[in-house]
Amino acid sequence: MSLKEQLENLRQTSLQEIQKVVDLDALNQIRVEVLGKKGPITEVLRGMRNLSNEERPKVGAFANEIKSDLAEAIETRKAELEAKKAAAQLAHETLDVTLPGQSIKKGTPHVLTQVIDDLEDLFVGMGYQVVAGYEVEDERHNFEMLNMPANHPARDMQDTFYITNDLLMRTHMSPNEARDLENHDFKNGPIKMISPGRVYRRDTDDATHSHQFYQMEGQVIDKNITMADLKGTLEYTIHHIFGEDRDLRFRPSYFPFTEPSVEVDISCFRCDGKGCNVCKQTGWIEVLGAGMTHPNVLKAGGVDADVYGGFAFGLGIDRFAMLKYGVDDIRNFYLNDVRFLNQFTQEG
Ligand code: FA5
Repeated sequence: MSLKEQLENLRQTSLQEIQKVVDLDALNQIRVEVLGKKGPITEVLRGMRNLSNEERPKVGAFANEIKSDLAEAIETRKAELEAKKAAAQLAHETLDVTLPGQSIKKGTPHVLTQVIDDLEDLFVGMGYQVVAGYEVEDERHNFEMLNMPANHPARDMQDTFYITNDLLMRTHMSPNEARDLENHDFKNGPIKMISPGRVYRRDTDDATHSHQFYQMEGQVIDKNITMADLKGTLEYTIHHIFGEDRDLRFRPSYFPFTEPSVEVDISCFRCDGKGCNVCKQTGWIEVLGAGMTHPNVLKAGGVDADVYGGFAFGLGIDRFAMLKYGVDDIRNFYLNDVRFLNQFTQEG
């Protein structure tokens, strides 16, 4: 076979291979094999030294023509394969924006936090400020400034966890009243504050008592505040949380820091007032203590008790949550059992 025929054969077989190849790596392999220095064209051209002077340039030109034909065929095929690959990738990555999304399970605030948030919204809407305090308190703010000097029997009403002689885990949120009185300047207007937080007592745990629970304190101090303001505020709050139909009663009571003092009870959610083990057969559950701020408390806070007066209340957040949602054991709030907590998942 002449050199020319060999070259023509090479062109035909290489073109067929180039057309058949389906991936870019294999195509590159063909390029190296066919056009490379060790490839068949170079091999055929080596035989050119045996040709006559007249034929050599012709065969050389023919060989170059074949080389550029094959190079072109390889480039064309490469462009085709690249386009195919890009199309396949695009098809694979196509996003159907009409498909429904995967819903992500979100966490939800603890049910006690939900009750606190609800109360904060209500009171902020009435112009109250939310005040924070200290879980570790000193005796002065927890007792003394609240008209409970050392050895006052009322200290026994709230069995206390002491840290040192002077420091303790706060037993109620009322110390924040004392702190607010101390720091307030009436030039800036009256005191209207609430203060939700965690408190600690050496109470024995049962269905309605916990040794750590949540309270929210509220205090209003201004000129001409009366018991009617207190009653209206508490009725409004309780009806907001429990609905207009819930029965409530104000019962005379005693707190050293208020005079007169009341406790507020709500009809039992379990027995509707008939008497059961949740309400200890009384039909009522106590949810808050309140009263008109004692002049000694105002004086201890540096406030002129002849000019200013007001009311204060302290409500049990846990008891509110129990009554609102029909939870019959306060300990459920602290067990972190997700089956219990999931019942209070908020939408949205
Ligand atoms: C007080 O703690 C007063 N500081 C409240 C107060 C503030 C009165 C301002 C007057 C003026 P008491 O000890 O009654 O009061 O507690 C208030 C509320 O906390 C109770 O009505 C009850 O709802 C809740 N509470 C009391 N002890 C517990 C307990 N061991 N577990 C759960 N909730 C409790």
